[in-house]
Formats: sequence, C-alpha cells, structure tokens
Amino acid sequence: MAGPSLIGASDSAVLVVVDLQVDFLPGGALAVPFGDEVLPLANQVAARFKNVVLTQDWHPADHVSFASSHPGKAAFEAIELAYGPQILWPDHCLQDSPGARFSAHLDVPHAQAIIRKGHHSTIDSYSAFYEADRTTPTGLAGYLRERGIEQVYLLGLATDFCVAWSAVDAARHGFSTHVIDEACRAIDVDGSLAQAYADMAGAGVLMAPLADLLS
Ligand code: VGL
Ligand code: ZN
Repeated sequence: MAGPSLIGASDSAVLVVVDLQVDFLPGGALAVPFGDEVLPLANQVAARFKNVVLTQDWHPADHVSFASSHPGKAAFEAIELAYGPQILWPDHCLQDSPGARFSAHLDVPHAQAIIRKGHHSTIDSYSAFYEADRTTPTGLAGYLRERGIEQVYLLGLATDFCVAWSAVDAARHGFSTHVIDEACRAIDVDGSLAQAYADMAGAGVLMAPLADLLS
C-alpha cells in the first residue's frame, strides 16, 4: 500500500486543480483573497502527480450567474432559480477572455485534461462533475472511471464553491476524495465556508495535509 507521500505516483490517483484562472486571482473580476498563494503550492503538488486534470470556469456573456443578467440585482446577492438558490457574481471567466485564462504562473505542463464548466447560459456549475441543477453531468466522472481512477485529490479556488462542490460530487461518485485545504483559498460569502466544510464532512471528504503530498 503506497504511503501518502507516494499517492501522486499512483496510476489510480488524480489531482484536480480547480479554476486557477486570472479572474479568480488578485486583480481579477472575482478575485479570491490570497488566491495567488495557491499557485506555487499547486505547481509543487502537481509535479508529484502522474495524473492531473485542470478545471476552467467558462461562461457565456449572458450567463445566469452574472448579476448583470438580472436588472436591479447586485453582485453577491442571492436569487432563487428553478434549480435552487444562486449567488449572483460579477461577470467573470467569459469564454476565451483574458480573465478566463489559466494564471501565467500555473506550471502544470503534464495536465492531461481540461474540464470546462458553466458553459450553459441557464445553469451555473461550481462542481467539476455536475452543473448546479445537480443532474447535468460534465463528463468528468466517466473520464476518471475509464482511466481507472479511484482516488481524487483537489486543490484550488474557491474552497467554498468550486472546490467543495467538486469534492462532494467526487465522494458521491464513490471516489476516495481528499481536499488539500492548505492549497485552497475561500470567497466566504454569508457563511459559505463553514457550510462547505460541513457539506464536505457529511459527504465523507477527507482533508489531506499538504505536507503529506509533498514529502
Ligand atoms: C467559482 C463563483 C463563481 C469558483 C466560480 O471557482 O469557486 N465561484 N464561479
Ligand atoms: Zn463562475
């Protein structure tokens, strides 16, 4: 049985690097506080993983999650949509825009796949597995299964949205799921971080110490 330090070398483990895009970094349209601190950690952890997948938030201009799509509403307000509550965001990660690009400091040349999410105008998608209606799949689960993946490790932005929702869905799909919390940073709007930790614990997601991955 491989110890934690060897997990990244395993054929059955994958590192999912979540949304390390310009718009989520300081100076970006939806900057996550201290988000840039994640970049060197992501590079170091990814270098130890044989299998790496990147996720990329990738919205059309009229996306339902944008406050600008709802006249009279402001960013960070919540509204009710057919699939449930939706926090409204500043316009971010517009398809093919500079803000949607991966950070120039992200250095993961061996990443094998990029999962783009949030590309349907009418559904947001925090999770790398399912859009926010919880039923429209992105295809990531099938991709990982076909590749014989059993353990999913996650890091990136933001802890309380795309990382947590992806981790909960990975666990629900039966993957042994671990979040490298020290290599994540949160938005934390209206108690979202506490909720995310509770949801992850409830789904059986484990927290993996960064040191275990780097040793
Ligand atoms: C995210 C809010 C909106 C994220 C994406 O990557 O956590 N958060 N879109
Ligand atoms: Zn988004």
